[in-house]
Amino acid sequence: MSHSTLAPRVRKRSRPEELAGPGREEVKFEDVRLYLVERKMGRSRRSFLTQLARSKGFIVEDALSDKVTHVVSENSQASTLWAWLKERALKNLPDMHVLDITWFTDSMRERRPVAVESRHLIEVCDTLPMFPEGCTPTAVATVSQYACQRRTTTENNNKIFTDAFEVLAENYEFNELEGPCLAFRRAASVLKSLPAAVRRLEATNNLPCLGEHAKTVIDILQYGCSCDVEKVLSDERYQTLKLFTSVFGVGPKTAEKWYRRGLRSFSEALADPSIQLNRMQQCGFLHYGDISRPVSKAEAQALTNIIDEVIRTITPDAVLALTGGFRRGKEFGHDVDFILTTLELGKEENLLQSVVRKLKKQGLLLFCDYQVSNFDMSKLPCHNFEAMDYFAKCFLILRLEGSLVEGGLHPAEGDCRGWKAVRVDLVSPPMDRYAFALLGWSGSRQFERDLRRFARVERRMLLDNHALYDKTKKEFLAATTEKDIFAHLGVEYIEPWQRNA
Ligand code: DCT
Ligand code: MG
Repeated sequence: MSHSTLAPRVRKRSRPEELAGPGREEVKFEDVRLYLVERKMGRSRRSFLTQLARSKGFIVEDALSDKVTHVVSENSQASTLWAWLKERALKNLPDMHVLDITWFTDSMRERRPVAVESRHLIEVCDTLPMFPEGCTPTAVATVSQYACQRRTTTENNNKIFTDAFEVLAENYEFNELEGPCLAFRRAASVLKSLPAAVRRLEATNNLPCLGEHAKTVIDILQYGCSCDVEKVLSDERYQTLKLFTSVFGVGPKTAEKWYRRGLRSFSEALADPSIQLNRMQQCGFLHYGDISRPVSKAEAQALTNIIDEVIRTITPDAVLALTGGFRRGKEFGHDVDFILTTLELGKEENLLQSVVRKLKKQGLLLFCDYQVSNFDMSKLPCHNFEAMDYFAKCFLILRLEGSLVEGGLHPAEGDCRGWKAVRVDLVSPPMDRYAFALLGWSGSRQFERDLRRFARVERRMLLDNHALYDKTKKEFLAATTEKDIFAHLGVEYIEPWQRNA
């Protein structure tokens, strides 16, 4: 029995035909009538499982009567359950299958009522298997609670869990509950680093950050989805905030404001006379079709070539580095991030503006939000770690010609225009800050968060995109490469492609 066949996966958005309200599903198995025992299972879980079964064509009775053919119970003591059933004065009890949840789980997975086997039956002896048979726990070595001490490639063996955790984290983020949000992100990050898929809850026993999320893990192991996640995905507020924040320039605060005004769709937001879109949001809507789709590695490479050519015409000592997700080896990203500077200290000051001017001249600039540098070494160390750094930067939307992209634009279909709008971020630190900026902008966000937390908690040091400060020695520690920074922190060097925490 393999978990790779588990379905359905976590859905990004609620699909009305699945998990719909009662009475709308097509019945596929006329001869089987289920009754789920609420005792021990709990009301909300029972209702979740009921909807799940109905969405797969099973009949689930709300009341226990002689019509029922299969009684399913979870975690009940056999003797207590049987006593309760006998009290119901059912004529057909001797013909009913009284089953533990594994029969239900197997049936959901197979999308049909599976044959009743003796292992499914609830008899007087009551040791209920928690998980389907045939699954061995993943061997787990000691895993650090810090993402910066784990090696996490782009291969995620536990996407089914991490997608679910991400939905829950995001929902907490929308509700400004930072603690639980971070807890889910940490748990997801731990699972991303594992060399194999988790197949039994026991496999998570020795993992940090996962204990409190066992319920979600159990649900997903058994049903391929989690009751809590389904609830969030079908929540109107979540759906609306998710939609609005998908627009470039619309953050959670603006999304919330629009939601409170009763707006639920783009057309409503665009038609509302009281809403004044800023320039960024206008461009966000204008290019929504393009920039809401992922950017491919080949597109990122084409943009690297364009920007490299531009800076060569400005100064021969320019330095260009691709950072962000593409430096970590990702195939797709939501934008392309670059660091741009000059070998000669101070010469980088006008670099970004020159680059932007040239891009504009070439007709490639669709949007530019330029932020001047307010970097000042005397203001460091900075204690606000989640804040943006002080370097000069710009948030751009560029026009990318399909002919410049090896293999063409992504997605290929619907690409009759021959070009695509792409989000690009450029940041320009002075050369003596290069290693810190590169490390910070390479991400992932979770990797950076934990690197900073590790520095603070374990080393009494403050790390950000500008510098590393040793609080014990009361001095800044110099670094010209990322390896220098890892060495100062006493953390084994982690390659960029292993930082996908
Ligand atoms: N970053 C930062 N400070 C911020 C925001 C981001 O130092 N306030 C860093 C962390 C990751 C890096 O910049 C790039 O950010 P994103 O583009 O958002 O992340 P990504 O990993 O490149 O993801 P994607 O592939 O979706 O672009
Ligand atoms: Mg990026």
